[in-house]
Amino acid sequence: FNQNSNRLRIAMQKSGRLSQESQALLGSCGLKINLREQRLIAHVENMAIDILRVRDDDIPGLVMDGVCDLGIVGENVLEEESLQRQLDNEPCDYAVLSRLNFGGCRLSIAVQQESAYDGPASLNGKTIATTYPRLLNRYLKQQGVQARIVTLKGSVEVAPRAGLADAICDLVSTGATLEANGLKEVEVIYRSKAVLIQRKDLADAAQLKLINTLMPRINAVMQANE
Ligand code: PRT
Ligand code: ZN
Repeated sequence: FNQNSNRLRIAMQKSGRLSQESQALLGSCGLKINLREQRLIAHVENMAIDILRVRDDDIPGLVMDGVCDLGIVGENVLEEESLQRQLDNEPCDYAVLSRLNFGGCRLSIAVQQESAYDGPASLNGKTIATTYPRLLNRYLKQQGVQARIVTLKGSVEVAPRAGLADAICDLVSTGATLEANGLKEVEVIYRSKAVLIQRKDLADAAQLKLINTLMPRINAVMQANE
């Protein structure tokens, strides 16, 4: 992996909810990708592009730090990282090239089915478990709610039953996970889709030209799928 090569570097999720559709999108744009299962980097055979396959959580930082030129990631992960970096005074610039038509979900607050809920003020003094503390904190501030945030990287939906929290703030798509855990959705605090982002200071003429070639193809694929 040569830092100085002028091949365009695109970061995408290695395995998870976004990986298949990210791969399919790039494939539809004409990229011939030779993905060998365990490889971090895949070279595109017919264009000056390398694909980096990483955890979705790493994608915003790779782009904001200029290590990758483009990235495909959920807005939920992007916005959370962005808020955290602003707080830490770390680089957090990027440009959104396209909002994609997959990876749709919402970040919602849920409480136990039997608990009384009467608007955000009901959360005052409560403990809320989430993987998205910065997005949740922003929402609570906007609502003037004082609650304690517990950050969990996984198994958020079991926190209330385990006695770790009164409520959760987690991603929802069908609602089946909430239901299976005896929870009800009470507030949607953020709506997310996958986005294609670019690092802000990209200046290489060949790379910019390549992006200009790719964008109409990406937009055409998005429109065809509508
Ligand atoms: O390993 P890596 O860190 O890369 O992956 P990950 O496990 O962190 O993420 P992954 O693959 O689960 O999700 C990647 C992205 O997909 C998320 O950041 C969202 O942008 C998007 N996405 C879309 C979702 C969902 N829908 C979704 N339903 N991410 C997670 N979920 C989970 C949710 O957390 C809950 O556990 O699915 C469950 C709820 O689903 P329903 O259908 O039961 O409501
Ligand atoms: Zn992740």
